Amino acid sequence: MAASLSFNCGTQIAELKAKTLMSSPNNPNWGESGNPVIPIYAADPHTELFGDRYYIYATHAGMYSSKQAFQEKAEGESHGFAAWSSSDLRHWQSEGPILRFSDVDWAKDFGDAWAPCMAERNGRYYFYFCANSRIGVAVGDSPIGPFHDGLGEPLIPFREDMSSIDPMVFIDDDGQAYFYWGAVPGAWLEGKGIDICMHLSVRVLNPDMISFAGEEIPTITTQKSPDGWHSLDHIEASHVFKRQGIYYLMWSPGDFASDDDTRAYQVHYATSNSPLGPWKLAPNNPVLSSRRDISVVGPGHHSTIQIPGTDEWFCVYHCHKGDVDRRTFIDRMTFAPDGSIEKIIPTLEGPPVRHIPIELSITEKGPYNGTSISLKTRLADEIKTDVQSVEFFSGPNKIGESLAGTPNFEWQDAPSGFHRLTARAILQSGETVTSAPLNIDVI
Ligand code: FUB
Repeated sequence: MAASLSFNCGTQIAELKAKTLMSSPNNPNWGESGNPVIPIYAADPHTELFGDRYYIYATHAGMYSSKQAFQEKAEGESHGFAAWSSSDLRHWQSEGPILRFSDVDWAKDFGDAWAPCMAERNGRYYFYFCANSRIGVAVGDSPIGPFHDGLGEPLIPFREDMSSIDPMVFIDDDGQAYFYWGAVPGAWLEGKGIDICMHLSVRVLNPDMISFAGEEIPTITTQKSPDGWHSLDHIEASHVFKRQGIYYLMWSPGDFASDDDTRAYQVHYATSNSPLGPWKLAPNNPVLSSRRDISVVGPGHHSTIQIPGTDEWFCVYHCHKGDVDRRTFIDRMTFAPDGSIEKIIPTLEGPPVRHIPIELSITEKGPYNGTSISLKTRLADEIKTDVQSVEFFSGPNKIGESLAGTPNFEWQDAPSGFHRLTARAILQSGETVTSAPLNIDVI
């Protein structure tokens, strides 16, 4: 029989407090370097690479030293989000708070600052965040803000038939942006006769990234099982990416707070030839699950990162030691020749050092008129004297080239439409290094 989930928040919090006290986050099994990569409470990590730095945005990340501190500080304090950044994927520094609910009119009195995600377009940064089962979007000019509320109201309002949490934005190669969200409804649905147990939805975003085109498309739903909430149908934390023409939808089934492996968080995935599905469940789920010998329990709510110009991928996820004091881990994600995701193995070593030695930027904000767009690159000292030339691309198409001494490029008469721009430096040895992409619209 399926285990049922408890949504009695008061009891759950009391239990969590007791467990947190019993199990210290300084467990000797978790070392000073490697995993976890952030030394304090950071759940639901969303990772992005912007320029030559990696960023992590997470549930309460950087705001509280531990789950226990968060629970004790919560009352009367403004909730919000901090960011962390890294130049090498392995060593992370706090960027401090980037958004506080006290600065968001409609969220002033809210808690549950959960599971954010970030997207970049036309030099602006769009920060999607949860606040009490609503999703807002804040806009900033840099990956660490300052951010201001983009709409003056939630992008996704509170609703009774699903939990409006866990936003995920995926921008396809043609510039179409998709917004995924949703999870199992909370305790407020108990006894109200609403049968939908899990509900993941998707909507198409306009290029402004703060409004929708078209109606909601529910992509996956499951029904409440006769014996209550079926833990393995409890699906949330969606994450979408594309590799070699295949779309991957990943998510976390189970109970994020459980340390019982029959119902604890895991990561599953499905594939499709469209970002709107239909999705084919992978035969090798779960691809990420607990690893008890190193005290990794309930790994999930992850994101992925690809090192530009390579097929090297990493999974950024949270896990705990049975105490729900969730911490952020980064481990390798590899693919079999048929495109299936191989088992992701949690480690304490964590990720290797991966610098991004070339940064592409455009000073002006878009959308651009296309007459002339100034693309600039910055080369790291380690490759500067070694670079022969720098090539510039829109998607797979080369749009220009420059010599190493002047690694910039003036793009004249850029065609209208969406462009995913990258720069690639060619070294004396023939090796190449590729920048993080920039998403731009030319009108
Ligand atoms: O951290 C708060 C919630 O826990 C997230 O929104 C869920 O996905 C789960 O990880």
